[in-house]
Amino acid sequence: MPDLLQIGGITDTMKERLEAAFTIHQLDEFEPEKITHVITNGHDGVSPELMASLTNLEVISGYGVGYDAVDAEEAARRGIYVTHTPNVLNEEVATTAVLLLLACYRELLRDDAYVRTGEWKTKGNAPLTRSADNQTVGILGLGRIGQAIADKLAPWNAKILYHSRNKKDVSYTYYDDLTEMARDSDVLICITPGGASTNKIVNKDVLHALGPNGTLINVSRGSVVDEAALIEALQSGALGWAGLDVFEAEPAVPQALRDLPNTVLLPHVGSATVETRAAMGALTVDNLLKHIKDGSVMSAVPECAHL
Ligand code: NAP
Ligand code: 8YV
Repeated sequence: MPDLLQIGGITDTMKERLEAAFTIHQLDEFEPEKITHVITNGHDGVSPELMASLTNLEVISGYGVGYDAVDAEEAARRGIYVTHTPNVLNEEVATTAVLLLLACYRELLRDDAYVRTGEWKTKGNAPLTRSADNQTVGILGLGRIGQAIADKLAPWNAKILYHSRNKKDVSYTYYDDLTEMARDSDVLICITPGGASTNKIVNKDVLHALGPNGTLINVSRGSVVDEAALIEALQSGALGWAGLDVFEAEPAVPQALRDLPNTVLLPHVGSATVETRAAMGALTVDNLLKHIKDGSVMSAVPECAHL
């Protein structure tokens, strides 16, 4: 059986299917030259040093759609397939973005605490919140998940703006300048890939343009937002609210962010439901099994699509 290196956790179903076809190795016990296949995830990826040491590597199968933790160009140069799990998680991650948006607008955490602490009884009715209806929502990265977010916001009668490198064939308003889009938005939702081209593109100027009544939602990667500038903007009131699923140095989240009352924080659970992780897990394993069967894969990342 071919030798598979496992990086990060997998479900029991994934393990069962993989054990029937591969000898599975963990990071603390493997011979680099024996490994032909790797299973990893969006967070751990494969370090450049590890990839260089795996001289007979043929496939890196990622349990997630984002692959910024793998050097896909270098893999393609070496003829190694990198695969990921597009589409099967679109709806779940979009739901997470909408969940964060609604929690910020309707002060879900504050009002939940208002009931639990007994303040409702001692102080009377909770302060009013803001309506999430009829808002102008700027989507940074109108790809597979960005479009699912736009679709899910339709019942709230959202006006959709978007920024990406290329204008799409859609009816929403395109902005080639992110700061200008933030200025015209009530909410900015980040859902681009991570990596060098998006590193800290949501900077101080963008956050200040979004403004004191503005809400930032980040379900992309922590690297997309300048976290120090975000903390400063939320503390000073230059930015109103932030709903965050991802952070710069996960799982470490700055104490300053955790102390702020105008944030809703999630531990990178955008796709983390039983149903969606089952679909992602199935595709992650299918990519590996297809490769040992006929040398091809199901869902290569664009850099490796020509292999
Ligand atoms: P996708 O279909 O490839 O969409 C990505 C979008 O970002 C495209 O519209 C792309 O458009 C745009 N984009 C890429 N580089 C950009 C740049 N430098 N500046 C502005 N826009 C840029 O990807 P997807 O499937 O929607 O997934 C998007 C990302 O979501 C993943 O890569 C991952 O990082 C994140 N994600 C997070 C979670 C979570 O648990 N929180 C779960 C799944 C995915 P152009 O190329 O035309 O610019
Ligand atoms: C996963 C993600 O949590 O798909 C992605 O890009 O960020 C998430 O769905 C991540 O891949 C870890 O498995």
